[in-house]
Amino acid sequence: MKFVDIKFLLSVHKLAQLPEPTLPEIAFAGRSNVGKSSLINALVGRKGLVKVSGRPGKTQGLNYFEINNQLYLVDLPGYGFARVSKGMQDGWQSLITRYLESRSTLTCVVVIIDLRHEAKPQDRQLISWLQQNDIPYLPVYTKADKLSGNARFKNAAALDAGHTIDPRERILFSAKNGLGKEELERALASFAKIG
Ligand SMILES: Nc1nc2c(ncn2[C@@H]2O[C@H](COP(=O)(O)OP(=O)(O)OP(=O)(O)O)[C@@H](O)[C@H]2O)c(=O)[nH]1
Ligand SMILES: [Mg+2]
Repeated sequence: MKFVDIKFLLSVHKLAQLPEPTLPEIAFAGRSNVGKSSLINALVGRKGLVKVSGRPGKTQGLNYFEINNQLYLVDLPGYGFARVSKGMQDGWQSLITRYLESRSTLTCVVVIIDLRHEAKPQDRQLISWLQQNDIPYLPVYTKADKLSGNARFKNAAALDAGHTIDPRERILFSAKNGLGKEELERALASFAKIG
């Protein structure tokens, strides 16, 4: 499935604002500045759709996008950003946790990890938590364009080992050159059970 017909729906700051759970949805999680919003833009082929920034903490609230009247994509605020106040971090954390635990139509959480970095405890925590809660997830290693072939391979293997991820179940991605885009489209359509 091509993610072509896309529109911004709303930004959710409390659970009561969530849209009716009528469509399957996929959420995008990861550390601040890892490239969640860029990945969504690349996926839908619309550079400016989701706001992207070199400064971490750009995305606030749960941003809903509707695709082909078939699916919701949900861009989540990043975690692990020290400059956002503790109270605000806790607030987001609690909103995101309650959302992930309770959303009946959530079919997959895409866990986005920077391919250049070593396995980080916060990503490990998120993955363990998703496993414990039986929430399906898909690891995506992004910013692959920033590494050469050999380093790409080595870093991906180190992340697989650090997070106990089966290499057949994760995707190498680049928002910059489109690497992994078709694989991601196929995987997401399959999670959401749409053609
Ligand atoms: N080279 C390269 N840069 C990328 C890629 N993905 C994201 N970036 C850059 O990384 C920075 C952060 O990207 P965002 O998409 O805003 O990251 P985010 O995870 O949404 O950040 P928050 O909303 O702050 O949590 C921007 O400067 C992007 O241009 C990629 O695949 N390759
Ligand atoms: Mg963002």
